[in-house]
Amino acid sequence: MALTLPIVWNDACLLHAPGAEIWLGVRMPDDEGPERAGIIRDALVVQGAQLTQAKAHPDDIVLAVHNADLVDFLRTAWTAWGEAGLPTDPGQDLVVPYLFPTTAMLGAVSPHRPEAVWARTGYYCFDTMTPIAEGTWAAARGAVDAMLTAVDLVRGGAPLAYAITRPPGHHVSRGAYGGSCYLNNAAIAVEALRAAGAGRIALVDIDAHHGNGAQEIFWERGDVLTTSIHVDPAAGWFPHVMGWADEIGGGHGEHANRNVPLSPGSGDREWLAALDQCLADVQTLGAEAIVLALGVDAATGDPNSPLNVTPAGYHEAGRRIGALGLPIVAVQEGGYDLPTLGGLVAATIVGLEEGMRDG
Ligand code: SP5
Ligand code: ZN
Repeated sequence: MALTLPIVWNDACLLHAPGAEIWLGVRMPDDEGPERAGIIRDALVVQGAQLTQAKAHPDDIVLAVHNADLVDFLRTAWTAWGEAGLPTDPGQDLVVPYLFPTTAMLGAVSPHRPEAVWARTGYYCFDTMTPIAEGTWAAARGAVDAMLTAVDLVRGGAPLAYAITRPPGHHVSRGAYGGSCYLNNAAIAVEALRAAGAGRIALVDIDAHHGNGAQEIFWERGDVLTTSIHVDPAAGWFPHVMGWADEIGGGHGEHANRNVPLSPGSGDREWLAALDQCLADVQTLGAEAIVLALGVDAATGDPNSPLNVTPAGYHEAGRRIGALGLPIVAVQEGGYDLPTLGGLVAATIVGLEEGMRDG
């Protein structure tokens, strides 16, 4: 059966191409390159999917999720970096941080916003693996436009829409970016659906890494359930310092955040059982729509996680999520094994459509 859902595409998403990232001080090839988007698109088109071009959207929902100064930094950092002469002296053409204002450094003091752009970067970016290059802002903002176009399609009656968002977004908090992410596409989708009148929204994050961004953004929100299944950060995996099961939300948001960390080596059985825990919460909450943060880096062979989910596992996950019968906006997160990337995303999307159809 040919896929019937709209797939939202934006050429702007190809413009982020830093070509390198810094790990442990070593410059190495990046693993979140523009070729990922085309691979995913082609795999879905082969399944009969129709592409919808992204439409430009205003900044209001972006600014409901992220601090204005973070957004300003992302928009202007590349130019400021060049104006400061840093590509020539010391010879760094990518915007990368070097100083991180950690909680232990600061004690009771709130950090001042650094004046120098080379110090300001670490005020906003929490790792060295998320460089800003010339087209980064256009691509990140273009991914938001793709996602907001998918939201429009679902608001207009489509049961399911998927945006090929790249760069990904789920590690970005209200005020800080990292983890190969610049703007939190999935969190902005949640806020857009709320702004359009949906009562309660569930975010289901199946990327292999903890969705720390949405957890922070919606921590005290009782109207937004945030769930994440991911490789156990306590076993030494990114983002290392968050994603434990005892992080349940606070204030009005207490019990509206679910983390299910999984041991390295976990396969379909454990991963689908973790998903079931999250989907039970979705039903308990009475969510009116789902935002799916669709990372496929939990797959066997992915260089960025030790989980062992198969294409059949992704297909089954799609079926279970689709079978809830709720409208779904899906956005792309991680997934770095290029030979299998397209098939994994297609398996999930096919599963979503089957689940919706068969219940
Ligand atoms: C969206 C997403 O999946 N972000 C996760 C990024 C996790 N990156 C962790 C990198 C850890 C070091 N990898 C070294 C290999 C360098 N290519
Ligand atoms: Zn990931």
